[in-house]
Amino acid sequence: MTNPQQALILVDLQIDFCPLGALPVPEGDQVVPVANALMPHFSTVVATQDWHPANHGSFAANHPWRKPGQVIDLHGLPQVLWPIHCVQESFGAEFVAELHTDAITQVFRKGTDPNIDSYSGFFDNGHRRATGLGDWLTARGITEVFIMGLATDYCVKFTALDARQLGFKTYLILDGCRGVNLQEGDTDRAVAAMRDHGVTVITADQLLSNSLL
Ligand code: VGL
Ligand code: ZN
Repeated sequence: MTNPQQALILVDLQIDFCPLGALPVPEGDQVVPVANALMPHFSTVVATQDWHPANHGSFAANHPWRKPGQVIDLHGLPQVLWPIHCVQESFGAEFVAELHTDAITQVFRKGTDPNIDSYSGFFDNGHRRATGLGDWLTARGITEVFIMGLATDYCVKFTALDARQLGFKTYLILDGCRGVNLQEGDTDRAVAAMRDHGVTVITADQLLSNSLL
């Protein structure tokens, strides 16, 4: 049985975030089997897709003399610069081939505005514009969200923090996530920050074996 008030949110399970991709997350591909195992246990499965235009301001290549990993001011917000990744319609922006995409109820794309990045699946990094995910979940009667995907220290973290802020009971599926770790310890600090903000950290096995569902 599935609980109609619960949704699974799969964050950015895209080719560019896997080990052979443009912005590789170490072991990023290893979370795909976790997603596939969990999807049948949810009546609502949302997937986010990082979906940048080629002129996106988060790409180091769009700023003369800048390199990935550097931080700039992008229209008033600090912005980590990244390699070119998840360009709209490109191969690297596609979902990982092994992901069972038939089980996805709805896809939300983010990062489409060249002037601002969007780590969260709910809002851009300045909380200026919503993607529609929050209203969509609420309209379906969803009150609890289970979040996993890539990367723990960026898009997963900000998706989970926004989910909490919007009032959803929020679970992080720890073994369904991997981090970038630009700085050693970033992933651990991200998990701690989520916990501090009321996110419940669980494992996929806990989810499947006990009474959460
Ligand atoms: C992400 C960096 C840039 C992510 C997306 O999915 O975590 N990280 N764009
Ligand atoms: Zn991105």
